[in-house]
Amino acid sequence: MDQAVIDAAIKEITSQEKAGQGNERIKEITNRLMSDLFNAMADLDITSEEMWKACNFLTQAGKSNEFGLLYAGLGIERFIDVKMDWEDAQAGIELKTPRTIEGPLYVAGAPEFNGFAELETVAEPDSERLYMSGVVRDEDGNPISNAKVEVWHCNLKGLYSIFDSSQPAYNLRRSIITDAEGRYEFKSFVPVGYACPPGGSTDTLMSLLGRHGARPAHIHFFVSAPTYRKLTTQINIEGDPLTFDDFAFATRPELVPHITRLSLEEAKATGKDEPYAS
Ligand code: MBD
Ligand code: FE
Repeated sequence: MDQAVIDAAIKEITSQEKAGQGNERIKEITNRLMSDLFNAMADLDITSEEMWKACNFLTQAGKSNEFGLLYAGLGIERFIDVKMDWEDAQAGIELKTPRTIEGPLYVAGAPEFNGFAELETVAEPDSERLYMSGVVRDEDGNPISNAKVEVWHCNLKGLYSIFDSSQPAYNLRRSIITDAEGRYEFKSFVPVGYACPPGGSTDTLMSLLGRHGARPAHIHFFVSAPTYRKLTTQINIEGDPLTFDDFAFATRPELVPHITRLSLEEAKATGKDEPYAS
């Protein structure tokens, strides 16, 4: 198609907009996206059948609440990180702990604890006990007390509480407030990876792209404190075969900490082998 014809079509669909009405930002973004779409439809000769398939696909993805998964799988969240990393680099900012994506499964309002939290509302049977601790520091390496470390991960079925009604609300979701030395610690278990619902919209699209819809085992974090910018990040569980094959593109090599595995004897010596209590 002639570019002039495409441009005239774009002009036609914007012609009904009344100056000074509506929202300028929404107008700008919508019109740009439609312009890019029309150009793609022309360049790739996209048929009416293909467009209706896309329409029905999106309808179904919405019905099954999979837009968040598509957002991750199509790399949109990753691109936002690429953009923020680039902006930080331009400003000479270097994060000591890299950022990575939030994912679609965060829920605000998790129970809050000082210094230490047990993430399990109900004990996960047959799991490998996991302790993680650390210090929240500012850009000069000084500890930040009263920082909030929000942590969430899935159970051994790869499911997240709230989205999975078989778990108590906020199971495996906690907020930990750092102590006077900036320290936080939590007790949980080693989670497993996540897989998009088989046969669902995202899984189907991933297959059509010659991809899979799975994530390696990981734990999510928000780290925030008054007057500081919030960090959104994750860690990966070392040794997961999908560590560098994540459908959501979230793995960063610096975010795969070494896990020290202890025998029961060794664990006993640390005093950290007590059965789950609470
Ligand atoms: C997840 O657990 C997740 O973190 C992302 C990004 C996408 C799907 C499931
Ligand atoms: Fe996740």
